[in-house]
Amino acid sequence: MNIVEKELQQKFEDRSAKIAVLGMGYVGLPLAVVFAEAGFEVIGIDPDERKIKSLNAKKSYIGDVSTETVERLVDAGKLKATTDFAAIAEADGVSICVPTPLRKTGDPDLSFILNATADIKKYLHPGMAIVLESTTYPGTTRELLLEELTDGTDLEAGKNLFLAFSPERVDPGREDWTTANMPKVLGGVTKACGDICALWYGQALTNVVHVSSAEVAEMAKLLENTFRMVNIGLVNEMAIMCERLGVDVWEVIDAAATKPFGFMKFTPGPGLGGHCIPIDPLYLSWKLKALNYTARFIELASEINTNMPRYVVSRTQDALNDRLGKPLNGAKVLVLGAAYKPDIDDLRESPALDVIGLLREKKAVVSYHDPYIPHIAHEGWAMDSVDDLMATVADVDCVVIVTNHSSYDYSAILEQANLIMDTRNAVGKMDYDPERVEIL
Ligand code: SAJ
Repeated sequence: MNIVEKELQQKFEDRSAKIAVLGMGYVGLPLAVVFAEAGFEVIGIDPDERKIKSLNAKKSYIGDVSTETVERLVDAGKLKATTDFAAIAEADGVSICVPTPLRKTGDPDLSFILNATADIKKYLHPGMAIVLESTTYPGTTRELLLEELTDGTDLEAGKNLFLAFSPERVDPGREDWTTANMPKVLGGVTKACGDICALWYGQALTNVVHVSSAEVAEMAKLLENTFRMVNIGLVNEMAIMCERLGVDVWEVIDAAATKPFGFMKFTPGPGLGGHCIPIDPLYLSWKLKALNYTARFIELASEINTNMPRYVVSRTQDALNDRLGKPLNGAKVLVLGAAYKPDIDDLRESPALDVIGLLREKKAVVSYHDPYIPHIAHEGWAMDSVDDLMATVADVDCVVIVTNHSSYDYSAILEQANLIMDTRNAVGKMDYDPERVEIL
């Protein structure tokens, strides 16, 4: 072990190392807090002034981090925040927690990672450890970050620069598994990189799963989320097949789920929302395409999941036609629930957006309600959540349950609605008139 590595190791061991976290969102802020709670001095860096102002005013803006925690850590001098990337110059450890979305073309948008890397390069010094947390394709850490950071310098990974990948596993709102106690996979671009970054993270996180390379860590995250995406695609296709067969897919799934081993329950729905599951697997299929390989499971599951909003609208059209003798054109339709999953206010990639767009295309008179989302503006249309939910339920021709928030009174909705298209089996286990309820 050379002197640079020894000194850095010592700083992590005695927690005198200074930590910078780039990107103070739902991943970065909780991570910054966990490092600060462990005794490190942490500086959160983000271009969004509102976030930085809030933190320096000792206020949290992330549900998983209390304002009291921020206040305590800021008062203790353990947590600071700035928009100035020059603060990286003082850091011994840098965690990159920036978004990795898709472009409109469906290709990965690596601009946030590339910008963060360029910012780090400006202030890079020997003896720095850098961990990328943003979900990305296998090879990003080595091919993009290592190349960019060492190009034109005398820095060498594992000697005076220590680079690793450790995928975030934040599930906003979850209290049982948090940033502090979540098993955290981490792999370095060299063994020494992995060792020193695992030491650093192990000072703050209870369970660092140290794997042999950055690529293994990158791929593990993609397997986790591809596993979900493919299995959700499977049950969505089961729903389509069961409808053709006249079999209740929800009862089928519940029956299969009685198997005490070798089965994991997933449920059909109106599509795949969120900022992880519909997106992360496409980073993998995109990378494999560049290697002349087609990731067929991912492409097929993505096709099925992406088509679910259209399938829901077609089932709604048939229900209006068969049950009420009404065309979708001109029918009043209320979309109930817009967030991408129940009991949260996150609209990202929500299938509700596609369902509303398709209903509008078919000239239905569309309204929506969501207790967490007062207003939606999307692809040229904008709407407010209806004020009087039950009056609207009674007034419209059909209620499409897209997101089954637990706050809804489903008995009252069953009573008042003329027709319900239930995409979440929200009312399936209640007493309902099969003439007025269609379940996915
Ligand atoms: N969905 C279904 N059927 C299912 C499960 C989900 O249609 O059986 C839909 C949801 O409605 C949503 C989308 O898929 O639109 C994604 O749902 P999700 O439960 O996977 O929730 P996410 O996107 O919040 O996933 C996160 C992930 N966490 C991280 O990436 C760190 C995921 O790995 C977690 O397993 C998941 O939370 C969780 O378990 O809550």
